[in-house]
Parts: sequence; C-alpha cells; structure tokens
Amino acid sequence: MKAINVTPCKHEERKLTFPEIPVNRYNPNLKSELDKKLITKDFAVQILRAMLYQRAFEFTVRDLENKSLVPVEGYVFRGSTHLSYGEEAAQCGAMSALKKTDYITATHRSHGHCIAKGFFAYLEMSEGELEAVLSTASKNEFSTKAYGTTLDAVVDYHIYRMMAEVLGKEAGYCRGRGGGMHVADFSVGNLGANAIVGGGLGIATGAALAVAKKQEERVVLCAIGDGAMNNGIAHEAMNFASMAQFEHGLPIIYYVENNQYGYTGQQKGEVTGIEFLSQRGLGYNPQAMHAETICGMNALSVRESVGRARELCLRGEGPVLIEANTYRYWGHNFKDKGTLYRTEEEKEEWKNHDPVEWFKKELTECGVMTADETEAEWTRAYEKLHEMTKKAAKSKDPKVKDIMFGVYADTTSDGIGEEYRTKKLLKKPRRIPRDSEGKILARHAVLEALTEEMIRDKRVCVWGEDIAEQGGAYQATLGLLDIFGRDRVFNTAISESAIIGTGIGASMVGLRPVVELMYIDFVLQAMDQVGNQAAKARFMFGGQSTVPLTIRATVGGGKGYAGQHAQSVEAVIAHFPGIKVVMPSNAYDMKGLLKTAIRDDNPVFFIEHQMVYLEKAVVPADEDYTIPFGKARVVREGKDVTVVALSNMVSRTLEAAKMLQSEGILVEVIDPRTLVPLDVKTMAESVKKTGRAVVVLQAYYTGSFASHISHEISQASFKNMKAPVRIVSSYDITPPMAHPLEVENMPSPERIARNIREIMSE
Ligand SMILES: Cc1ncc(C[n+]2csc(CCOP(=O)(O)OP(=O)(O)O)c2C)c(N)n1
Ligand SMILES: [Mg+2]
Repeated sequence: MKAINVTPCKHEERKLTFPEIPVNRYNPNLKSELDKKLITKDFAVQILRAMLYQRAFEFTVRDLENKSLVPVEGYVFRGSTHLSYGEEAAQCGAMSALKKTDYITATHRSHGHCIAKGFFAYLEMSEGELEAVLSTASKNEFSTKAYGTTLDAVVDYHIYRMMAEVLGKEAGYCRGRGGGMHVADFSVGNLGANAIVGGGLGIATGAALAVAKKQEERVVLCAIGDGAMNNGIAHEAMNFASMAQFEHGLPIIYYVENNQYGYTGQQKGEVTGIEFLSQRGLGYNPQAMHAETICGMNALSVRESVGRARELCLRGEGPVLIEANTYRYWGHNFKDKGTLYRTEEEKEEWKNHDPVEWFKKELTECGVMTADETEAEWTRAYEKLHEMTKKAAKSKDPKVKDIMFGVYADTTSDGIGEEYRTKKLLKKPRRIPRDSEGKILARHAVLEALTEEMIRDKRVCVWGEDIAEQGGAYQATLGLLDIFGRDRVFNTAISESAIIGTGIGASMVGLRPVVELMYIDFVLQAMDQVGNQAAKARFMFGGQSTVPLTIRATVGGGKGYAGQHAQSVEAVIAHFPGIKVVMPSNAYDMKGLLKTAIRDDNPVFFIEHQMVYLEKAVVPADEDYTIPFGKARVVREGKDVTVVALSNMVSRTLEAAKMLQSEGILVEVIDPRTLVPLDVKTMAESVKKTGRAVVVLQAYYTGSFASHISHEISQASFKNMKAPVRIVSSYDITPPMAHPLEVENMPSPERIARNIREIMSE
C-alpha cells in the first residue's frame, strides 16, 4: 500500500503561487568572466574555435548545395540539411559546459552539437583516449605523426567523419546510413540527432533515468527546438522526469534552442500563447524545473546557465528547463529562403547581435587574441572544412552488399556473469504454485519470467501504468514491487510515448527495461517511439547503439470492450525493420519467449493476448529455460491442410481441427511464435506436404500480417499448392461491442472449420 495520503478539499480556500522565472539573469562579458576566473584565456579561445568550426561547417554545406564547392568531379548534393548559422553560441556554449561523459540528444539542426560535443570532450581526454579515437582511422591519414599533436589529428578526424556522414560515406559517424539529420557519436556521449521533431525527448529522459538508477556522475542534455516544445512527447517526457516518486530528480537538462520559428510557425504571438517557453516549467514541479530564459547569442551566458543546471542535476535536483533565445539567419532548409514570414529588419537586428562576431570582439578587447588572429582562425577553419569535405567526398561509399548492416544486433545477454545478479531481494519470491497437473496460467508465466530475469540481471527494470502495487491491469507484474522495490518497479503516468521513449533511452545506456502497455491499442499514441526511434536507432546510427528493450502489450478481444480495446495491431509494428515481434499462444511459450526477449539486444515487442493469459500449461520452473526466436512450433500434425494460427487463434484452430478430424480432414496446426523473425521454412515444409494453407488471426483483414505469411508461403511452396492461401481474420470493421456482432467478427472454431472445408474442396 502506498503511504501517499490524498484528502478531500474540505472547501479550504487557497491561492497557488509559483516560483519566479528569471529572464536574462546573467549577462556576462569575457572580461568579467576572466576577472572572476570563471574561464581561462585558453578555454575562451577554444570556444571561439568550436564556433568557427560550426560556422565553417554550415558555410561549407551551403557551398556544396550552391555548387561553389564541387569536392569531386560529378558531385551531386543529396539529402536535406538544416543549417544553424546564427545559433552557434546556443549550441557551442551548452556543449562547453558539459563533460565528456555527459550524454546529449540533438535535433535535425545538429551539426553544431555534434562538432562541439566532440570538440570539448577531446579537450578533456588523455593522450591514450585520443589515440583510441583515432584507432578507426586509416593509419596514414589521421595520426599524431602527420599532425604534430594527437588532439589536432582527432579534431580533423571528427570534422571529416561528420562531413562524411552528411555525404553518406562509409567513413561517416553512422557509416552513411543516417546522413546529416541523424548524426550520432556515441564515443563522446552523443546519443543522436533526430529528424522527428521532439524525437529525442523520450530517449534523453530515459538515458537520465538510467544514469540516476546507476548513480553515475553525469547528466543528459536534451537539445530541442521551440517547435518541439509543442509536441506531445515534450509534455510526457517533462512530466516523466518530474515525477515526485523519484527520490533524486532526473539529471536532465531540457535545453530549448528557441530560434523563434518552427519551420515558419512563430513561437511568440502565433503558435503558442506564451512569451517565454521557460514558463512551461511551472506546470511540472514546485521548482518550476528551475526554468529560466537566457540569451542564446552569448556563449558565456549559455555556458554559465548550463553549467549551473548541470550542478543542480548532479545534486539530484533535476530536471532543469532552459530556454536560450537565438536566431537562424538562413531559411529553415535550402528550399526555404526565409523571406515569406519574417522581415529583413528583424533578421538584421539579430545579426547585430551575432554570437561569433561578438565573441571575437570580446577576445580582442580582452587582449586574448588580435583581430588578425581571429580572422586567421576563421580562414583556417573554413579552409579546413573544404579540405575535409574534399577528402570525405573521395572516400568510399558504403558497400551495397552491406545494405543490411546494423538492422539487428546479433548479441544477447545470455552469457552474463554473476556481477549482474541481484544481490539483495526485499522479499523472497513466491514460487508460483503448479496445479495437480503441474500447470500454471499464462499470466503467471509472465510473472515467473520477469521475476527470474530481474534476479538474474539487475539491469532489468519494469515500468508502465499501474504495474507496481496493482501488478498491471492483468496482474502480470503483481508482487514484483515487493521483491525488487520501487527503484526497479514503478508506476508511470498515462504517457505511452514516454513509457516507450524512456525505455529506448535507458536501454541505449545500459539498462534492460521491460515496459508495459496496458492495451496494444494504445501503442498508436506512441508509434513514433516504436517505428521511428526503437526500430531505427541501430541501423540509422550505423550500428553504434543497441536497444535491449522489451515492450509488453496486452491484446483484448472477446470481452465486449469494443473499438479501442480489442484490436490486434501486430502488423503495424512488424512493418518496421529493426524490431522483433513475438506473439505467444500459451503459457509454456509465454515464459520461454519472454525470457528470450529480455535477453535479446534488440527491441522486442511482446504481445500477450488476454485470452491466452487464462490458459494453463506445464511451464518449466528453470531459470535457464528459454525458447529461441524464429522457430515455429508444429502444434498438431496432419496431412491435409496447414493452418498457421497466431496467438489466441491457436486454441480456436485446435478446436476446429478436432471437429474436422471426425470428417476425415487431418489438419496440421503451426504456431509461428514470432512474427519477426518469421520461420518461413517450417510453414513452407508443411505446405509442401499438405498442399493447402490457411492463416488465422484476430486482426483486421486488410493489411494484416496474414497477408505477409500468405505471400511467403506462396513464394516458397507454390509448385506444391492445390489452392490459393486463405486468410481467416476479423472483418474490416472496428471491433463492435454487441455480443452477437463481436462473436461474428472474431474468427470462431466454426468459421475456421468452414474455411478449411472450403479449401479442401478447391
Ligand atoms: C514530427 C515532425 N513534424 C514535422 C516535421 C517537419 N519539420 C522539420 S523541422 C520542423 C521545424 C521544427 O522547429 P523547431 O523545433 O523550432 O526546430 P528548428 O527547425 O527551428 O531548429 C518541422 C516542422 C518533422 N520533421 N517532424
Ligand atoms: Mg525553432
């Protein structure tokens, strides 16, 4: 029972007050920072260098697009690039306040983040660490010998790899799979740019959750645009990070680079009702997320604010929300000239506060550099960018034969050692009692799998709606809280995107989360997390990341819950390469497959039918009992017709098979168990023998996974087939409530039998 007491209002009048939100609290210049010894001259020079590299990068991409730079003969500019000329201080200042071990997530406009995160991380690295960065470079190109210092070689290699990614080259950070909008550099904690507006919010929050759980000394900075602040996941993620149940606030800085526009939609006066996005902090916790608005054109104010936020996070007082006001001088992308929705005067006014020019002036006024020296730095950076671009353009393309590289990890946590074992249990787990035939319910099989895996590997944590005290809507997690405590088993808000998004981020940095969706219908609120984030991260980031995340979801149907609680949308999920999909049909498989899912280093979507929950089977109590993915089970042998049935349809098909036996029709029933990977071989071999195939599932007819199975069977066994494959599914209607309609809609043993009879006569 929770100790949190909620009482009725008792009609006591109250007025709520809110913390003040500072705007431009600290506006330093270089002299004051030097005087106060808050920065060294050397470091100030490095900030300028990083900003110049950023700006030179932007200019060089522009040069490529307008063909003033043709890096190799026949070069054609490809892809979409969003430049952030004008936003250098907002990006660089923030990165300069982070440590090499800190994580970031970034946006589509993120060359600057990537350059600066690497740049400042290298400044902190030992010679050995720098050498390690160079270990992937070809020997003669980037070496201490060729450059004089390892640091110089590493910085050039960094720029080269970034540009190579923009050009889609194998040498790129993501081996050319991601391109400019998806650059990630895990070696310095850059967990990736995201071309989905708001795409990084869940991931960053999950990474912060993992950092907090592992009690690491680092923070996460989630860079987002003003536009992303209006995306649904922004609310879900910030609320998740602010949940009062966390004893230590999550170490995350939501860092909003407010460049005043989305694409063209203007934050102030148009697409929001507020002047400052920092005001949003008021909605999340009593500290208003320590929110503030700062000048994002001043690298030093940014550095100070992010540095302070970092300290708060390390003290367990996160999350923090920072809005940095900045401006992009060019259009949103190359198609947009930036002239239709803003005035020249506005642009000029911002240009008068140019972050690079201002900082150059500061350096010269403080006598750190001469004007000639700052100019020379710019020329050097710009020339360097052109040089690295030409080199990158000449480098190798990814090999076409490697097109599948990185879709799936081929590793598991099977062989992990004792060090991962949970040493202390708060309560001894209750052995799930077997009935007189040695059987248990499938939902208890889920619980047994989770309990064993959580003991076996302390990185396995469980979160979702109502999964703690209540054990979830179907009690599949009941009791885990008592055994493992709230640190590893906790309730979340009703935030499907954040539940999955945080699972992704946490899994990228070392946890092995198992998150729960109460009903699979709700995944439609979170499909970006499934299809664009979990499934894609590994491939898109060139194999840098693994996402060992299990998403469990229940399926309804047959209980009168109707339209939005009775759908079977597995096809929607299986459509995305990069995520495995599992649909157990019985208690025995439920346990063995779930354990495999948790140990798999890929995202796995694990679909538990509520009707299957109530079925019993003999289930091994052995911790090492797992079932491999991609191995279908021949549930019943027969020679006349093959029926492939998914999930709850296996038992219905077995009933149909029993009916038909007396009519002399011998049905072979196959349960694929996993849709991705799919065991086509077992199905095809069966159809070669029987010559006929029926696929049975609960989903809608159009676009169901049965169509795919049917296609695979036809491809593999056409020569031996006596009839086309039949599909028995629900109708193309929203699941109805009325009992007779619902019964008619879902494939029944009678309807399955009827279809089998019909195919037998074809
Ligand atoms: C979910 C989503 N919606 C729309 C887009 C198209 N789009 C790309 S960037 C962008 C503007 C984003 O604005 P903001 O978050 O302020 O970032 P900025 O581009 O200003 O850096 C839009 C609408 C997208 N990529 N993703
Ligand atoms: Mg914007």
